Amino acid sequence: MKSFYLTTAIDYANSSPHIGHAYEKVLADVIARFRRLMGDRVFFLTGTDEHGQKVQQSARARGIAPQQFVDEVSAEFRGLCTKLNISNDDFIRTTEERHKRVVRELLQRLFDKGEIYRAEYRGFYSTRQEQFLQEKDRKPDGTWPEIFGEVTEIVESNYFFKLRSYQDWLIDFLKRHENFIFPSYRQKEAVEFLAEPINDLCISRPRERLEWGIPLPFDEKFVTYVWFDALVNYYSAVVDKPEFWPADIHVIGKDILVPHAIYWPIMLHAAGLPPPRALLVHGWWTQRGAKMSKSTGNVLNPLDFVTEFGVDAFRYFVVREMNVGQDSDFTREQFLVRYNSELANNLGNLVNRTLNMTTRFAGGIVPAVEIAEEHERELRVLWEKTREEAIVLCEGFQFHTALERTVIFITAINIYIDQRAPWKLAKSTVPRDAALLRSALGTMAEALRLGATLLQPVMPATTEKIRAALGYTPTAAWRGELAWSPRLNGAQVSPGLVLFPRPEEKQKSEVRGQVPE
Ligand code: ME8
Repeated sequence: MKSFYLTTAIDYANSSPHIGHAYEKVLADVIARFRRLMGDRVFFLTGTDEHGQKVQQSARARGIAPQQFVDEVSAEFRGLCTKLNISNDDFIRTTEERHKRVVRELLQRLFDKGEIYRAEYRGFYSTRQEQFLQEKDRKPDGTWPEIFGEVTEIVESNYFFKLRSYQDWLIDFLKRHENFIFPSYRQKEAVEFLAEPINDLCISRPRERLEWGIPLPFDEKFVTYVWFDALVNYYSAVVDKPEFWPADIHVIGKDILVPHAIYWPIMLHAAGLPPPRALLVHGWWTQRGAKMSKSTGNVLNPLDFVTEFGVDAFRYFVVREMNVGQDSDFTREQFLVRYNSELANNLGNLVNRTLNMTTRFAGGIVPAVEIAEEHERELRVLWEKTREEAIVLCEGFQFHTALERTVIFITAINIYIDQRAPWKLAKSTVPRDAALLRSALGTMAEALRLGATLLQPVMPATTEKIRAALGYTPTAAWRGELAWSPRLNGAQVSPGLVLFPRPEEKQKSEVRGQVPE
């Protein structure tokens, strides 16, 4: 069995989760579930990034100790994972002892190897924001924006990691591993970044300026720079599980490409550890084109959508809507369009038609298929094509297209039902029509079971509900479950199942099912 280790970025424990965080977890979860279904032994890690200036400031603003502050925020992120049905195997917090120990060991190892040195750091410092500024922070006229308050040039003694001496190694590594970063245009970006000489990385902060961090093992007057601490989480979580190193994929957003594509492989290589196999870099959720973030105030709470529409509808929407790598706009209007057209009216409707008709015309027992004509053959051919394409698409992280293909198949089942019109066949007294009716009912039930199986990585709870309503318990591995077969013959179905009630009609639809045939 192949081991497969994947991670998300660990979220800053300085504010509540938003759609961006929720998306990243769902995306990684879809990969984790897909790999498990494909037979891999998966280890899936997520967690929270709890040290650093921002956290210290946020805790101060609330007038509580940083540890209490991160305990609260981290619990919120953990709660988000539960509500989103994320199948993570571990949740790491950078304030945990198991992590701090590994960070200190790694730092000591690098220090002993001569990869870390002490030097003067000269820069412009904003006391109000408690941070060093960069040239790019200046206004076009050379002055500093108001938010920084008084800016002074200071010189500070710090520790530096010899990033630059590994620049050529990394350039060569990226050449040899063309598919290290997905999508490939992000790999290009990393290569371009390396076209100019890179600076060594300042990896310490004096404790008098920043208390909230991991003390350097070789100089306790300093704490570790938060990125040098945070990146190591991927390694510290599996330090006693060598079969899961190196990581197969780190799932991250595009704003943190440089730490993951530049610092992280070099840190590992310098410490004598193999770098990760791949980075999957997703885009941003925007609202009317602007990045959703706490500072811009346009943050949508993912849990509002989960409460209103259900976890699977939320998971479906974000995976269906975003082409992995590119940005996407998140609007309630677009959510409703997909919810109504693809979930309620298409899949939800199919489920109800299948259950209702099997109940009305076959006493709730799925009949065997006796006749397979053009309509049945076409549906089956489409299924074989859909299954093969969807798997290849999922392997290449093209989940949105895999879902699109699945929706086309679901639509085709609804069209098949219209063509066969079981309600007409049920009225006929011709014996062949009775056989056709049984065949149509058997075909639609099996097609629905297959479509639902293909949706499993994205909507695991929905797949289970559909299976249960079809009176079916899976018996084979996933690939086997995706084979068209007579396994539903004789199954006892439920009379109805409301999966995606229309928001405006929730009350009514709960009583009478979603859409009449
Ligand atoms: O960057 N759309 O934490 P974070 C999509 N602690 N993704 C978004 C997003 C948006 N609008 N906003 C944020 C950090 N993200 C560090 C990571 S890893 C060793 C340390 C993504 O809470 C972002 O790109 O700011 C990142 O991958 C993740 O959410 C956590 O962001």
